[in-house]
Amino acid sequence: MSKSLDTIYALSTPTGRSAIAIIRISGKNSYKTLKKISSIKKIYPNKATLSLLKFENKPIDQVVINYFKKPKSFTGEEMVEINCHGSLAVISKISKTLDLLGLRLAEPGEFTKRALLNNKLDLIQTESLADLINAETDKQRSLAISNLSGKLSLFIKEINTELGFILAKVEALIDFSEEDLPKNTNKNILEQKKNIVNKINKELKKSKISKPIRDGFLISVVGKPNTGKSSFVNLISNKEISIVTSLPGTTTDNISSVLDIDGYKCTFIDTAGLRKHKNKIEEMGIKKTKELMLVTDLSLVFLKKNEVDLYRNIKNKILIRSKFDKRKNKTSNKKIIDVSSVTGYGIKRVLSLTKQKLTKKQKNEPVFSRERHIMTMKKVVLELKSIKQSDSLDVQAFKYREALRLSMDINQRFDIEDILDIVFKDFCIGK
Ligand SMILES: Nc1nc2c(ncn2[C@@H]2O[C@H](COP(=O)(O)OP(=O)(O)OP(=O)(O)O)[C@@H](O)[C@H]2O)c(=O)[nH]1
Ligand SMILES: [Mg+2]
Repeated sequence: MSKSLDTIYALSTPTGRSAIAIIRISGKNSYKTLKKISSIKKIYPNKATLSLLKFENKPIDQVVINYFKKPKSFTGEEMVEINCHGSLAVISKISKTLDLLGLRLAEPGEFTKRALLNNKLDLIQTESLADLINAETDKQRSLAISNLSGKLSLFIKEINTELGFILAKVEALIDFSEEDLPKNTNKNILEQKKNIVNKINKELKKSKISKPIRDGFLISVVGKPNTGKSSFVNLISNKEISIVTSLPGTTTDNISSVLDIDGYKCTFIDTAGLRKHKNKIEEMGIKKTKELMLVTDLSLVFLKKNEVDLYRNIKNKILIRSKFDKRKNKTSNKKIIDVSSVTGYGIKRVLSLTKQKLTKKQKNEPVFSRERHIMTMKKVVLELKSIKQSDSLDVQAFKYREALRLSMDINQRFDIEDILDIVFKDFCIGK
């Protein structure tokens, strides 16, 4: 029997003791199974009902059940949700009973996969759902929910419709002579194509911002040894993540700490101090620091004194001088922020400047956030850009068709097993 015909169940809430747990059931035997174990004879859809669950005349738990009739359910199949008491014993007893009644434990993401296959969600919404479940910060949540509500799907639909129109016009030009068609049809086509390219490019530009929202920003904490990098990272993390000593060269490996700054996920990476290395381990650490600075979105540069020039090649940076509690005067250079990891002086300013530097261009809500969307749309743009007025109409039609095929790929519901595997690895069981 095909796996997708099985009736499946899973605990949809985290394992462990809790007041309430939810067990979800989906598939054609959902309702039948519920009837076998519920004390209620007539169960109405979309109505929360208090019921005693029992098996072989022995009570299991008092629960609230929700029955969703096909196709009006999350998966599009017959579905049941059991809100039971959240003890390990209750969950385990209900699970065993469902096993005995022929149900199968769902695989990770299987409920959502069924929703996708039953056209309840499109592929983009499925990805957004994974992002929503995994969202750690408010910005990530907001980006995911806007795409779950169909913002990106709508954008792609518009592009596909416009490409479809152009393709139809090119094919009309092939079939009819230009005199039979409205004036300037060919010229108009190229103009419309240009508009589409601009529209996509505008969104691709914005995606430079949205991708970090989804994946978070990377911030390297660099500078000479003993300048207070690790003490700073420990202070903002509120725990001892890095070892701090008065010996220069204490940190030899990159150590990261994740912070939520006003809804933005920021990963700070404490690094080995930059200096002429004293041993092999330190040499490797310094090499790692230099490599890291190439990929981070921002560097917090800790200064010993005024060695600003050393770091002039770093593009996005904040200059910091720590140990302010031990100094009498403020640093004269206005660009350098004085901080102290002992008193906390200046720390708030560094964090708010960090957010400002990372998010300064962020005015419009972005649409693309995943590498898959960005790569696909880049390919569409390349294909469209390769179309020249001098190309024969047949060649033009071929290229428009190819661009349309690529763009449709983003939200394809069929032939997508490869993509599904990638998407569903982000899911947990019970979703
Ligand atoms: N008074 C004072 N001492 C500090 C402050 N920050 C760091 N220190 C001290 O300075 C020394 C070095 O601090 P770390 O945080 O380990 O410096 P680091 O830049 O990580 O050093 P390396 O890992 O060796 O590159 C330690 O003895 C800390 O206690 C500060 O704000 N005020
Ligand atoms: Mg250190």
